[in-house]
Amino acid sequence: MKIDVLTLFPGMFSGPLDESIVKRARATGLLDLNIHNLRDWTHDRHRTVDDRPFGGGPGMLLKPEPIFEAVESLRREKTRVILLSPAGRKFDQAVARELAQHDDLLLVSGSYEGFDERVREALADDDLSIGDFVVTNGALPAMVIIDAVTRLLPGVLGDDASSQDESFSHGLLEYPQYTRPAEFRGMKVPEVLMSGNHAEIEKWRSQQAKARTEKQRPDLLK
Ligand code: 4GS
Repeated sequence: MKIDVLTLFPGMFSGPLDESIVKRARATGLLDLNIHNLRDWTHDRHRTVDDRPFGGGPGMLLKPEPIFEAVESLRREKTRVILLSPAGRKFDQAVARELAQHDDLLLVSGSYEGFDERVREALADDDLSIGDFVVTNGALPAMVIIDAVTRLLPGVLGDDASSQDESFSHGLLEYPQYTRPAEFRGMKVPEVLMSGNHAEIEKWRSQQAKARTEKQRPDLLK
């Protein structure tokens, strides 16, 4: 998969994507990731990317010209162009699976108060939000999406099963897990897990997953 990112803060992307599983996916060529500075598509001396909103109001907007030029120069025939903003549809594991099916993504990070609406109308195939909160710019949301999508690409995780048997794969939260020691600071591992009775263990895990989901995320059960 090829992922291009358009951002005002390319420096933010060094670090998180140079470690661990994403690092290996890049090294083995399963992920071809390229970070681009939106200011490279400005033409004025100050490399201006923002302007005031018509009609007034606080803050600045990303002006359309640099984004149009950048997207038009970076996108190819099959590229999916995705804006990141709190106004987008909510990113979740199902959306991650959907994005992992594409060969070519272009993530456009939001900054300031957001995009000129014509960017959304004319350029975007999709508009995604990583959640109902506000971060200072779209770099972290872009990295969250890159990370979640990369680990779903075939061949990226050593054990393909490990991306299946996890929270959200069954629509429930994960059941509680324990490792050694069997007793730690007076806290004991539930007997059933050490019983060797696999049917009973399955039953316990399923009950626990359901109870935890009811308590923490009742919305998932609706
Ligand atoms: C998100 C979010 C976000 C909104 C960017 C205010 C700077 C900021 N982007 N999911 N301007 N949540 N963007 O908070 O994607």
